[in-house]
Amino acid sequence: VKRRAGAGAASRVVFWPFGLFGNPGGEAGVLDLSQALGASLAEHEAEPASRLHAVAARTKLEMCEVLEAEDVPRWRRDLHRRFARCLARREFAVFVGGNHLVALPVLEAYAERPERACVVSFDAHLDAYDLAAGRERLNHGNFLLHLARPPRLSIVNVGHRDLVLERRRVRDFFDRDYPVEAIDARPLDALVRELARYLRGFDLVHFDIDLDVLDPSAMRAVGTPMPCGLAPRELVRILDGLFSEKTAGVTISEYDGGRDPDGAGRHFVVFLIERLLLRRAEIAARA
Ligand SMILES: [Mn+2]
Repeated sequence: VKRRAGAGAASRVVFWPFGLFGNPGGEAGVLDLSQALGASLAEHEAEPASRLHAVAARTKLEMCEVLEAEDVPRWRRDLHRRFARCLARREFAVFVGGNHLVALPVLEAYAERPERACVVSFDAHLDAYDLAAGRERLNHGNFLLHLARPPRLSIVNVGHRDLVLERRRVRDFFDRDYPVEAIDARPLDALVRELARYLRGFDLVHFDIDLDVLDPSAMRAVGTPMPCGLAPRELVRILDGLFSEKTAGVTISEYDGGRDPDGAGRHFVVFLIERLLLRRAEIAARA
């Protein structure tokens, strides 16, 4: 199955302000991000000379309702349905969640597609923690244990510094993983080429960005910061190198506005989303 974006295909950014079961600050963080992105896109839409002028006009922003813990089965179905609809319409989907749980229903939507899909997961952590303290209950650090993953759905981690998941268990959840030491071991372009080669075997590609993949010096505003992360420019270079007409969607999670006193983290996330929307529009226009 070949996926081609139609010329000027529209994009949708869905905000899911949920921070329970990990990163309670994520709820307010998503509201901050939605306001900041909405204001920025409105400025670009009002400015015909902006590269983002047409993109802003063709991007829909959507806010999910704030949910309580008991609504979890409902949000899982709701997000799944929203994302599956974007995939079916070939609408470029950016889902912004309070915590990394936003990725679970999105991965479930890929799991039921007939295409071969690869999720490139940028995350400091390998979210398949089977810890004695948190085994039963779904949370933002163990959701991969709750995913029924068919063989045609691949997950690759980039940028982890994980100290928890035992090495012998990593391949149960990830087809490949590139911890920061593997990224540092050679020029970044070589890694991007290797990943791009791997992605040729898939019809759909998804970028799952847990913002804690970044170094805390660049992104303090996350629920579970980890030292020695990627620089923002490294993340942007990898995304640029892997972005193609197969890129179907993006998830972004764990922004905590309460830990972002000067707004630098929010500024980066808005920049990142706008850059992804622009890249998608440019690729769609060439197709
Ligand atoms: Mn993480």
